[in-house]
Amino acid sequence: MTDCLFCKIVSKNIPATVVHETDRTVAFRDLDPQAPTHVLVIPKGHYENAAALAEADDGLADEVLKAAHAVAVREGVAGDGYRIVFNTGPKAGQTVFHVHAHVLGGRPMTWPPG
Ligand code: D5M
Repeated sequence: MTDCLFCKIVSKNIPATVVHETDRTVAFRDLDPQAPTHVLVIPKGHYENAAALAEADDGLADEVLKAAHAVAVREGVAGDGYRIVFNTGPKAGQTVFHVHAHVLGGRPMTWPPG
């Protein structure tokens, strides 16, 4: 998608700090980190949100989840606990409409989220 911010990160037209990459996923540091570890994991292909990714039903959602866990291990937050968040739709706070898993860790977290 030509005017999608995260597609431009995939195509390297916008710089990002990439921390993990597979054939079909890429993970990079969030520009506005909300925790000591805050990484976004995306499929390289364009899906608007987690619902569209789930409906694609080709194993890609599984790959994104596995990549998120790999990031948590690599960042050293897997042992203490970390959070994976998919904001799905504007009411849930989604602002970039290319599905992304937020991987957050490195500090205590509260529930429920705001
Ligand atoms: O989360 C969208 C997230 O995307 C938000 O935490 C900021 C982040 N963001 C926006 N632009 C960039 C770039 N260029 N690099 C890295 N991170 C970025 P949402 O769940 O849609 O609200």
